[in-house]
Amino acid sequence: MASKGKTTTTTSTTSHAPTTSSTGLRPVNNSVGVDDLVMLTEVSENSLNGNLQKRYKEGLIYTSIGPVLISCNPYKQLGIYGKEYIDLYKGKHEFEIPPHIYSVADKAYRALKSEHENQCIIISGESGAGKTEASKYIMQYIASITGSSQDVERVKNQILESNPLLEAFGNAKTLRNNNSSRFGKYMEIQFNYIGDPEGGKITNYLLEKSRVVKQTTGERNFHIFYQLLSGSSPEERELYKLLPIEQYNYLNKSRAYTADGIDDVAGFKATRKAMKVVGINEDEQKQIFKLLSAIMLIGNISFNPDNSGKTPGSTAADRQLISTIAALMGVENDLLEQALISRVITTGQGARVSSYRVPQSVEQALYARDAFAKAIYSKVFDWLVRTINKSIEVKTKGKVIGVLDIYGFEIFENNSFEQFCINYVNETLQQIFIDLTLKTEQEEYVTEGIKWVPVDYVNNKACVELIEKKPFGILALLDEECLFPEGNDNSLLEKLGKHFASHSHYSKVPLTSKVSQFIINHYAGKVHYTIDGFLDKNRDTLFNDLVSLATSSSLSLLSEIFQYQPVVEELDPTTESSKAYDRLKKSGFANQQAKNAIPTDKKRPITAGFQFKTQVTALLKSLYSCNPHYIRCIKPNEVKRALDWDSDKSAQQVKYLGLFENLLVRRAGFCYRQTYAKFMRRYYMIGKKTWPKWEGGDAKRGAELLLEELAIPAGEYQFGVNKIFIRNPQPLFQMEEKRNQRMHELATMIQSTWKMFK
Ligand code: AOV
Ligand code: MG
Repeated sequence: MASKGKTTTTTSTTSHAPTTSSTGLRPVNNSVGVDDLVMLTEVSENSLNGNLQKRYKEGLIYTSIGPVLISCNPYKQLGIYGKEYIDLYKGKHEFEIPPHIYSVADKAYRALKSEHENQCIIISGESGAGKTEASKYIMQYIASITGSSQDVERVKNQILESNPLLEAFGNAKTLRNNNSSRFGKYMEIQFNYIGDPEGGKITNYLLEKSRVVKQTTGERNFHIFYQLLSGSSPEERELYKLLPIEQYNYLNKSRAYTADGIDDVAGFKATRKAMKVVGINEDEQKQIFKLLSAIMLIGNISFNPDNSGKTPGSTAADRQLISTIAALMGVENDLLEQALISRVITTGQGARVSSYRVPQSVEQALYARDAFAKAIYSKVFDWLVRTINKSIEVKTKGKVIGVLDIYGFEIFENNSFEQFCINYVNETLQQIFIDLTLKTEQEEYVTEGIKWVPVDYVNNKACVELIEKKPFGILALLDEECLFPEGNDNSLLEKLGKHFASHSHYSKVPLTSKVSQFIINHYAGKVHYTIDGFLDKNRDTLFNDLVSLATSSSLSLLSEIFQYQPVVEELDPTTESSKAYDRLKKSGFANQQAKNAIPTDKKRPITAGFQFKTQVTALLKSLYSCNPHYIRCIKPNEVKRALDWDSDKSAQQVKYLGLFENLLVRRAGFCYRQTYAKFMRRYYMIGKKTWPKWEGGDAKRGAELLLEELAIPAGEYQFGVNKIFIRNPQPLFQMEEKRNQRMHELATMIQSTWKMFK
């Protein structure tokens, strides 16, 4: 929720109490079903689903498939995130302890420190499945287990406080989720050499800005508007010229002013506190609130037709309203009206340039009005992200943990360009999952020469290509249609129908139906997209008149955000670690320059779809260059009811997330694999023949000697070309325990030697 951000420490009877056995290993009372699906006695989709359900009913929302964590939304505070849980999971290996989000966070953190490699945690699942909550718990965990010097505390605080701030501006109540993320977020935390956070960076993806001017019935605008209206003092109401909520056209059409579980007054307090923490001063805050108020009032501007000239024009119906808005925005009344009701058109070249003013019809003026409101809002949002980034910026490059929390796959009754973009990025994430978990894992067995049975899986590559392939993917055709002056939604629909007549992921909708739609068969289900508005939203036109008006504002914030030019950052694959480079190369991103994606043809305007695709490509590149961890979120019922398991709905998600195939691949395989060198670096100290020193060279031979000495049954491991594969975790427990003992002995030895010399 917008105002939530703290862990709860209430204990619940259904939660698994964090008791460890005397060996310090796996807790004994976590006996409902199996906590790693790899241990299922019967391997079938039914038993997988049954196991998840059984655990969920007992409040055990986490289950793993090897390294992949499945998280089922409990819709209830379970009391499993308090300090005692953080202490329990700190520094523990996942095979020592029941699955938990903290275990994933800890594993990523340990890997960052021991392997010196960038890590990313990819959280996926449909809308309302629990991704955003998961990402917050990860951040909190990392903040709790790391150092507490003043600088580190400041950075941690800023990172944590960025959450309520961006949620206030970027989340909203939808029919699927009362706190639905309407933007994508990739948060990277950078660590210094001792493993403490020293800064970070947020990358945001396409905000659903159409929500500013219109929402489906039952949904709300972004939280911040309700926060401002319900949390402001009487003086502030006067200062910002706030009206009663029912009087705003941008808020009163969807018939939802409140959202269950969301406290707008408390939210506003949290937002202000967060602003302060990330360094947004009082004056900037005021400017932001003035702009928010102006945006809401802009929605109330109406126009009268003016037929006095040659072309049909318009005038603003309420001059007083215009002057209130102009005052809030720090611009001239007349200029504001002019910019809405007319457009300056420039023709000719060089000395022959001439420009003239063209009146706009009422319809065109309304369009310009909405475009302006959306532009101001989304630019304020981008400014917030930049400001947070400035506060947590580090000049030096270090290793990072990235946490990806985007808008989940969604199907509504009416799906438009926004859902198309949202579902497209989810489709690409599914592709990464398949690529790295199913495909790569199987390929590794082949390259390492390990015996196993191949597993078939549904690959969604064709669907990703349908959307993004050049020159004839949907996005490319959409851009092309936007270039034709006479191009329109229906001409696009016709083209799509022709191009993809025989595509397995595309279907036409018979023209006899009332709305013009096309269907994409996504990995997570068939979605009917209504074509209306696709071209318009993709062109995303904002006339220059409005841009120059805004840049002329005496409000420094407004003029700044309209002058800002985004910089496209590049990831240089050659500076990545060899493992990362390998993944990049396999993914095909290594030799592809992001620059190629920018149209060289200057005349071609940068469309919303194009920008989004460029961002998604950059995101995939970042993800492929990290060591990935996965959290797969499941939404167990449609009605947000606590611990209620809708078998059909859940089974469907298990299916499309590919969890069963994931299990099969994992079962065919081994719970542990590591290069011989790294394996020896960790365990050489527990073998008689390998201690005190295992002279490099043949690490494989060392591993052979070790396993022989530990009398591990032959079926439990296989020697690959470069790596050792261990089937079950038990031998690892044994080795870890021996290692701990050994470390303890060594420490005692060093201490007593030290005393002798003192
Ligand atoms: P989402 O991020 O996956 O949806 P959220 O993380 O916002 O979903 O979760 C939706 C709601 O489910 C939250 O507001 C909580 O009420 C509840 N919830 C989720 N996870 C937990 C948990 N671990 N414990 C208790 N309650 C939880 V979207 O952003 O719509 O794709 O786009
Ligand atoms: Mg979310």
